[in-house]
Amino acid sequence: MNGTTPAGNWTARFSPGESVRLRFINGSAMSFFDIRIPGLDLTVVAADGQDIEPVTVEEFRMAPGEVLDAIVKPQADSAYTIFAQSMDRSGFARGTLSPREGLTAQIPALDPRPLLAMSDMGMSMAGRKGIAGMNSGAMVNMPGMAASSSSPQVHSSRASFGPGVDMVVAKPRTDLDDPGVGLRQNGRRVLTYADLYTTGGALDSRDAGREIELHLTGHMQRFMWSFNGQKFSESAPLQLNYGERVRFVLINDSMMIHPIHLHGQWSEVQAPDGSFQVRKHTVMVQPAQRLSYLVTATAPGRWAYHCHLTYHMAAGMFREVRVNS
Ligand SMILES: [Cu+2]
Repeated sequence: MNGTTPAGNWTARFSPGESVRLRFINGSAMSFFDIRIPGLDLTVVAADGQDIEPVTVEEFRMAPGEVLDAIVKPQADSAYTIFAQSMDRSGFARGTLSPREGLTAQIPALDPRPLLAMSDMGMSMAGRKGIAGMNSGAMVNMPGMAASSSSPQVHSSRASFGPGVDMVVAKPRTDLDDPGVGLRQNGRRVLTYADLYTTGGALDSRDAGREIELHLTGHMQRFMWSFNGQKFSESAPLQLNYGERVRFVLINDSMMIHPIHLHGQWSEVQAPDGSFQVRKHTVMVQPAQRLSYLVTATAPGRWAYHCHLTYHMAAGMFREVRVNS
């Protein structure tokens, strides 16, 4: 945390009763962090630097590249632990809010390591009851799995994306209110994208003039990552015309979360019903999820468009976006 190890215990001071605004920036290369401050509510007031309608939670997940501002009001004359466990539960970052020098609070135990299963791609409907994320019945098409050849819902065959793609989702889910693997039903109020609503709504009231669909594709064993089965070195730039409004539709055909970052202009995420939800620069797309956002091409030039997981970006989950003036 701020360059300090958990043992070093980065500490910030507060006076009991005051409001403290904390800006969380996930500056890591590959780690999703699940963040909470036991004993304090977190009132989230901004996402990626853009004000949102305040929402109070106990915990939130952040992908690399994401930014969240939260207000806390520590009342007691005691210390609080800022606890940020990595999504794979292999470790944690930690700091302390303290009214005085030298105080520390208890450090929570790591939660159990969540295991990704085919159920996270919708392969098994059993055991998914009550989990909002998969009630829409996402289906996956994967070689060697019985459901693949019998599924009537395939809209895009694996073969069309080539040998660098090991699975595609046949019927993606569109919900935004799933806290994600390892955070579901953990007894805490966990933030989801459905909770984020940017103050004032969209920057541009127009609907999109056209749509660009991109599958987030990969091959887990070969560690190949791409858009539409095409890595950066094989791809042509995506061309936007200055001033136009475009809908980007992202469909995650992999079992990993990909935080997708378009540089230069905002990504205005749509709710499942198509209405405006939240304005961000980096947007997490969960396994088997279909998510869309509107972009107004406001900045002429050449822009990076990529997964914010460094190894995925380096492997080819990257495109150039060109805004032509
Ligand atoms: Cu990725």
